Amino acid sequence: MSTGVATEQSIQVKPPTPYVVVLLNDDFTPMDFVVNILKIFFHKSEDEATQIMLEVHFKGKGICGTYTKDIAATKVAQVNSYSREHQYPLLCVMEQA
Ligand code: TYC
Repeated sequence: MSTGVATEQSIQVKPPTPYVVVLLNDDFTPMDFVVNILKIFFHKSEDEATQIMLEVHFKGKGICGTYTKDIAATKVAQVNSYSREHQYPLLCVMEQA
């Protein structure tokens, strides 16, 4: 039976686990294609995109951004399918941050 008295509730809200979306280097994908990927899918400026692309080119991998699991998975799928459509082997993966 209701008492008519509002009961205080404590709701625990945890921040979502962050995931990084990472681009991997390869010897075949053109540099300007990678820069365009970073501009189109990660909203980077020309300068930021060029810096990230060069980081990947010289160090083997580079971070495109940090997202929730679902958004990171969507970005990975979009980038990999766009690269395959253009017949490039560019690989995009996600890692728990
Ligand atoms: N290494 C490539 C080249 O010399 C460029 C490149 C950069 C490829 C970043 C993939 O994720 C990448 N054309």
